[in-house]
Amino acid sequence: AEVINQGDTTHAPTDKYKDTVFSYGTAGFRTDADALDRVCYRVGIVAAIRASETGAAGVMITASHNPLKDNGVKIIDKNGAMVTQSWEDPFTNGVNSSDLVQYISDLIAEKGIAYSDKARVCVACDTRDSSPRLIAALKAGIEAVGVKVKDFGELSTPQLHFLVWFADKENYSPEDIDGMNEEIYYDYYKKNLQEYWALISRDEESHYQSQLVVDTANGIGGKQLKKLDIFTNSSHYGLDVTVLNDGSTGTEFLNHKCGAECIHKDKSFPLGAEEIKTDDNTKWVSFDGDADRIVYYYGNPSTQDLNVIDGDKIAILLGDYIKSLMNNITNDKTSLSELITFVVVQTGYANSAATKYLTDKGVKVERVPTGVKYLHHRAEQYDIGVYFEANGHGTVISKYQKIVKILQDNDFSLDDAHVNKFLKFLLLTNEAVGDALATLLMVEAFLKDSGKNTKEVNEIYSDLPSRMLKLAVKDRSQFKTHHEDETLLLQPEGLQDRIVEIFSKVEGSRAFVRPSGTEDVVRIYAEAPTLEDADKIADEINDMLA
Ligand code: 16G
Ligand code: ZN
Repeated sequence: AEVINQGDTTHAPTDKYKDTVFSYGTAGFRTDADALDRVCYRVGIVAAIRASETGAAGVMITASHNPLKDNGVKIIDKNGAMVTQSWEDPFTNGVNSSDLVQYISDLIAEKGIAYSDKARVCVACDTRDSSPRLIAALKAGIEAVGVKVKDFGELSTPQLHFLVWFADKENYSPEDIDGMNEEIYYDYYKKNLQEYWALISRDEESHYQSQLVVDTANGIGGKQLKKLDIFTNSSHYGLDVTVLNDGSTGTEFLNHKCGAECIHKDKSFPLGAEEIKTDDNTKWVSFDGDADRIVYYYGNPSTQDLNVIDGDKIAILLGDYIKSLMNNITNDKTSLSELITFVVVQTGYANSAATKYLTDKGVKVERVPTGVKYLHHRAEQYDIGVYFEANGHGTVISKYQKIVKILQDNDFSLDDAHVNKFLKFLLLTNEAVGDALATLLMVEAFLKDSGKNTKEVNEIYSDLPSRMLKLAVKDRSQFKTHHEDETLLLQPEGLQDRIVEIFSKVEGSRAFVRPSGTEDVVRIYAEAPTLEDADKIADEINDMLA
């Protein structure tokens, strides 16, 4: 415990936030950037301990789609995924403890961890003005206990997850990690996309649309997409890419009337859309501020006629595509689909039409609570897992080495064209976490190969109309849901019955209430055969709770 640099007052709590208790939300700590110096310093200390236990960890400074004045901290484990749930408490306690030195010495004693100069904590931040200051606080915390920092500078959240994942996969030594840079990410996806693109059939009849507008919410995504340099500088993919809201005018407009959250919630085109010369054949995409979220859409910016291809539908398109690639792999003994477990993971917010589409096709669907960590962990239980939230967080993960072994054990040649194509597609995903850039590559590969346009893929099913409301409450912790997918309210007692009573009046509808994991509100979700009914149900539940 003595190693903590108690002389350093730079990052001591300011009076204003001295008594604030910070809670670990769905994806880490997030609040006013001004309040986060102490949080970052202390997260640094605990991350250094976690890294000493496992060899490496990551910490990302970002507040995703939230306003510029906010910031936040996301913590990454050695395997590149979000920190394991059993370590959320140590981070929360470390951040809030009134006797940090005692808490830390108890923690390392309890876990039997010794600080290791071989451990590395990889850090990065988004483009917010407050990020460099918070990175400094974070680093001071990590270094205070003698653990080394690998600072990647500005990255998207999924890029940092990827780099930590990559170092783990390649068994990198601490010195290897010291020598890493973000080029590894670009090289990986450039190579994999190039190889995949070469396998795609070029159909004369293709409806593939070449114009793609990418709205990057004035966040980190624009810069990074340009560095990936695949679509922006090369005509050989047949794509004509315009990056909109790329952040080059500064961070002032970060997530302001643009980005995935705004498109998904408000169903309106991003700021600046009308100034771009487009037509009905234009594909549109929006990332969020830290580029871990993506939605596709099409329509007309001047009339605001907008059709969203949301996370539910992206999951289905990618899931269907992977299944079709797998179905091509058969020999006289068996077919690959029989040998591999496959799942699509959704949350309670997945539109019922999406779930029905999948179950009608015999695809296994699982539902989990809201938050990437829950989806990811469920998907990990299968050989191939496709997981997306309706709002566009998600990815495809696979047990690549296991699948290769299954192929070999069942006499499939890895040189077979179908096998090769299937395996190469799996290399376009980000295995660590949802990644707008990687998902863009997957969806474009699918669209190019299938020769379909956005309208055609959107029309595979129609969403049931839905409405989401939020209601401010004094204490959201009084609302407790069944953990399975949070669609059943257990407390306060009696409310669930009244919710059922309300939506049962409309056949084919459903509704649920859950406490937000990120704001002091409860969210009301209603789905019905008509928007009018969905609105009515949501309003009635709102009135009942208010
Ligand atoms: C966080 C989650 C997101 C989830 C949202 C729900 C991650 C990376 N982010 O932003 O997946 O949809 O919280 O917020 O897990 P809520 O609990 O306020 O509804
Ligand atoms: Zn985000």
